Amino acid sequence: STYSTPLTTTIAKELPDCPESSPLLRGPVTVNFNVQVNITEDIKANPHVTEGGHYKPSDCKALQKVAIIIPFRNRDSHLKYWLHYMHPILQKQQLDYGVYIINQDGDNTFNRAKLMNIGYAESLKEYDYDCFVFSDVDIVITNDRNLYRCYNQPRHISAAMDKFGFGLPYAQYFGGVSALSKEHFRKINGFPNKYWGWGGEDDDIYNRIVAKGMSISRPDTVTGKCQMIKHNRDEKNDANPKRFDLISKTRESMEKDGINSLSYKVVKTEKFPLYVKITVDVGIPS
Ligand code: UDH
Ligand code: NGS
Repeated sequence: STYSTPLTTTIAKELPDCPESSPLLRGPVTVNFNVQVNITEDIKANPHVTEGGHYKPSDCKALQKVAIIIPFRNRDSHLKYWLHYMHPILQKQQLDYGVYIINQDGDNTFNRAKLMNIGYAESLKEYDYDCFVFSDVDIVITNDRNLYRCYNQPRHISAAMDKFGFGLPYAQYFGGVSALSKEHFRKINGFPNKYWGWGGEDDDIYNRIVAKGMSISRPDTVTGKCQMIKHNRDEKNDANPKRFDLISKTRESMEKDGINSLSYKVVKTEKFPLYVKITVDVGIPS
C-alpha cells in the first residue's frame, strides 16, 4: 500500500547559498547611448523585479543584500539608460538588491554626498541591507563581472571609465561608482554633508577611508570598464570654490560631519516598477 503525505504539510526549504561566482555572468556587455530605450519595454523585460526596484534570486540565497543609491536631480533622460542596462546585469550577478533614487528637491545648489548619506539612512529603514553601492546616474558598467557588491575593503567600481581613457584620472580617484559595507560606512562616519556644488566630495570620502586605515579595492582595467553618458554641467552644480580647503581638513571634520550630523526632510516617496524615488529637502549651504 502507499502512504500519502498530508496535503497541509509544507516543508520550509532553506535555499542554498548562491555560488561565490554567478554562473550567469558572461563578461563584456554592449552599451550604446544612441539607441532609444523605452521604460515600458524595460518593465516588461524585467518581470522578476518587484515594485520599487527590488530583486532577489529565486533559486538561491544571495550572498549580500545591496542597496543601490543614486544621487539625482532632473536626469530622467540618463536614468532610463541606467535602468535599461543595469537591471539585467544586477540580476545576473545574483544579488538581493533595491534601487534608490535620492532626488534633491527644489533648485538650490546640488549636494551629491549628502544625498548619498540620505540614501544610506532611508534604505536601511526599508530593509536590512549590508552593502551600499553609490552610483552616478550617468554611468553603466560594460562588463557583468564587475560586481555591485561589497568586498573586504571599500570598493571603487568605476575603475576604468571611457572618459579617462579606461583608466583612472589619478590614483586616489574614488568618484563615479563605489561600494561600502555597512561596517565601512560606519567606520568613516558616512560621507561629508558640507560639499555644495561640484567637486571634492569623492576625494573627501577617499581621505576618510585612508584615515581609518582602510584601502581601496578595484576590479582590473578590463573588468572595470564603464561608460558615461556625455552631458553638459547642470545648473546649480558649479564647481565648489571651497573644495580644496575642505579636503585639506577631512581628518578633523570627519568626526563631526557625516552620518552622525545628517539632517534632512523627506518630501515624497514614490514607488515605481524599477526604482523607488525619494525626494528630499537637503537644505542650503550653511
Ligand atoms: N546629479 C544630478 N543632477 C544634477 C547634478 C548631479 O542628478 O543636477 C547627479 C548625477 O547622478 C550625476 C552625479 O550627480 O551623475 C555627478 O554629477 P555630474 O554628472 O555633474 O558630475 P560629472 O563630474 O560632470 O560627471 C560634471 C560636469 C562636466 C561637464 C563637462 C562638459 N563637457
Ligand atoms: C577632481 C575632483 C573630483 C572629480 C575628479 C574628476 O579634480 O571631485 O576631478 O572630475 N576633485 C576636486 O576638484 C578637488 S571629472 O573629470 O569627472 O570632471 O571627481
